[in-house]
Amino acid sequence: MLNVVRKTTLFQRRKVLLPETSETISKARTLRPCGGREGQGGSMSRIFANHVEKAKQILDENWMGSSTKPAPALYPHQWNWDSGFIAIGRSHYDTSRATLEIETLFDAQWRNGMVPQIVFNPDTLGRYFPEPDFWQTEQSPNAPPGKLTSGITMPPIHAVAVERIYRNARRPGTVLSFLERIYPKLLALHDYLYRERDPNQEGLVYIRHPWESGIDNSPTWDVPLRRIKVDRATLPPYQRKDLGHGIDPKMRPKDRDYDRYVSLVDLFRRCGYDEARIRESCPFLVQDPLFNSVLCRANESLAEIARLIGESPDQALSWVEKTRAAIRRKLWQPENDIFDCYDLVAGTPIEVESAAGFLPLFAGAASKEQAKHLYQRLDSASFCALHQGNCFTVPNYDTQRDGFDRTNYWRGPVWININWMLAHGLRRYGYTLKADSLQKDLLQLPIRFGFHEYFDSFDGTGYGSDNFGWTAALFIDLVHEFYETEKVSSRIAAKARGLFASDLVLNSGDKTCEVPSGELAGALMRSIKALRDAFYDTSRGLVDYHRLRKSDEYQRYRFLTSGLRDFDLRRLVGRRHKLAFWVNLYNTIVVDGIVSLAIKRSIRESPDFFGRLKYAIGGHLFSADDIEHGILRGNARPWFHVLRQFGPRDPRKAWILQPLDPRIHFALVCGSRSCAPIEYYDAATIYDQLEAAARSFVNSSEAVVLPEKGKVLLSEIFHWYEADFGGKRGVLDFLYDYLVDEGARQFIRDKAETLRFEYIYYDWNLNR
Ligand code: 9WN
Repeated sequence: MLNVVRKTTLFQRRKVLLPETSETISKARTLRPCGGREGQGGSMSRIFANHVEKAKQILDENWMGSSTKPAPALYPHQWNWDSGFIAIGRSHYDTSRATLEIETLFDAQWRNGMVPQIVFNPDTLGRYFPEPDFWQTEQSPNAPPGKLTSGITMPPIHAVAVERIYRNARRPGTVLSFLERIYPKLLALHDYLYRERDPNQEGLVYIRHPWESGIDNSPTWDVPLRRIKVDRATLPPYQRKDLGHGIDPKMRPKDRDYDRYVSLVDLFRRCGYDEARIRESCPFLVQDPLFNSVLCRANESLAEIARLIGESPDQALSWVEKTRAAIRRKLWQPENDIFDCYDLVAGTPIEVESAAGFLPLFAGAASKEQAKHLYQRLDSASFCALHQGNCFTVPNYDTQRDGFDRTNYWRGPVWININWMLAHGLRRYGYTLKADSLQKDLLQLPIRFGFHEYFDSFDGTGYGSDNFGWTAALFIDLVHEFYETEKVSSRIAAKARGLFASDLVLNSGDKTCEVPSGELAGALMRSIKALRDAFYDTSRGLVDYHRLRKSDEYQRYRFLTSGLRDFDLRRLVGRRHKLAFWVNLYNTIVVDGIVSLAIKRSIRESPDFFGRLKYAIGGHLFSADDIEHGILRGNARPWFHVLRQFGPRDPRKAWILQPLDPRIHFALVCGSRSCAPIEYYDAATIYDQLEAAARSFVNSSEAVVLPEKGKVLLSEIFHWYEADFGGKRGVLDFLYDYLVDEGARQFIRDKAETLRFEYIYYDWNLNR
């Protein structure tokens, strides 16, 4: 991939890109465009619908008859928590496979209640290590007869999945018998964990192998693993099988990690899988915030399932309380603003922070105060802050630490399942903006880079296995959730419609500006520049609306706009001055409108925002649309209309600017995150500024060239205004002229005839 996101100031911005529609995804298959013109719902729903279909296809291809393997070749058996996440995805469209997935896993439940990390598929043995011959679980009286399993467990997400299956079923009543069958098994699993893995009855269970955490080679485990002195002479011989699938070994755990993984397994089998014996001699016993948060959250679901089938939720609820209190008390690290693991062997916390340390949010286990601190740590350069650019939320390890490795497995890349849980956790505590941004990253990663196992935290490249099960499944779930959120915002919009139904002339009123007409344009431009200097973050394209609203600079600007009512537009002389005047005025009417309408999250809260907001100028009304399509686009047809902006006899046609300069599209700011970054344009330098704006946009993540896929992903701006660039061919020429990456340019030159464009979702969230 040639042109993704670069670490230079010129290309600083990464935008979050999402579709616009208020339809649910099931309806989205009918591809109904959304009504509002602030988004082209039709084509965007199609992108979602296509990818949901692709995700389902992946799950079908990984289906083994009664459960789903996590990945086509790398993981050819059933995995414990993978099945939970996969069932969550399937619950939206295939209740029967979702239930079968969970039932198959629990059919291999051990007699003591443990649900194994892997249930081996007898038909695909020989392709993974370690397999039953190495685990030798038959030594344990607890191992399930007739089933081939490993001898450890994983984070128990299953009750959450089961509750989802019920909630998402078309006819939940029909799922009740499944709930009745699975409930005692879930209860037995949780009971096993509290009984066998919490020897001191603290409410915190331990894991005894990094594979039990699900985040195998997280830097957190380096500390306890160092304790294991591997003696090659006594280590049972073994051969790794995970490196033979075309995956770069540098993206997988090292041999020295495997030696330790293997020596732990060897210890377990030597102990006959007897928990008391293992506990006595195991060098790796860790109370992990990830595992315990998942368990705690699963207890909430278990209580819910109990209620649904008429059982008492008390046991599950008391576990919730106990584990929450223990996480809060024992795992919180106030100096680091995060939850840490506790090493039971050393009797100390492990102060190595990964994304797992935020997961108590998922379980509601963090106190409000802890959540505030967690949020500060999470929303920082360490884990990719909101609007930071050049990163995807949330990398699994602190990007500022030495051991951070953007390509290696659990030592840096972004994982969909962890972030899925984090997004839920953030929402639970009211950090909606951050939750939205996580959700958007999680949606765009598979769409842009494929359904990979994990993703580069800076440029999004997909690593590990392709066609990965939980990436596909949770994508389906996230799409559904996204459409649910959209339904809520459209309800807000509908409310707003009632409040603001008519035109809003922002510079009407009694105030009259005393600046002489000849000086007004200059004064207005200076005041716009003052707004820019004080309240715009031009590198990230953000506006501090909150401070701006109350400022003297904004009052001054408002005051000057009153002078526009009598302003004689003939006073604008020269193309540069006219361009600067209209571009700056457009950008500032948008800001003024957002402030005046008290827009909170998106200009879409106010229907027909760009058409209704107007300034009276020289006896005429000019909306933002009039300025953009009428004046600056040379009275072109807006993409959402059949007619040109100004009709044949419209007197405002006297002010249209021709010829149209397509670079204005990278200077006009629509108050949203996917539009160009806001700037002040100076008449003296405007051509250079437009040039820089175009270059920056084309080399940002709004234009991604993917030679290996034979396609180019482009901002919707190139779609809506294709004609302004001279059609598809013109867009290609434009890209060729502005791209700086030689490989990308060459690809465009060589493949111009066959190249396909795909359009990136437009994010209408406010640029605040
Ligand atoms: C060992 C299946 C599993 C995931 C884990 C992930 C990876 C296995 C491995 O794959 O672990 O369990 O061989 O590396 O770390 O979370 O469940 O997808």
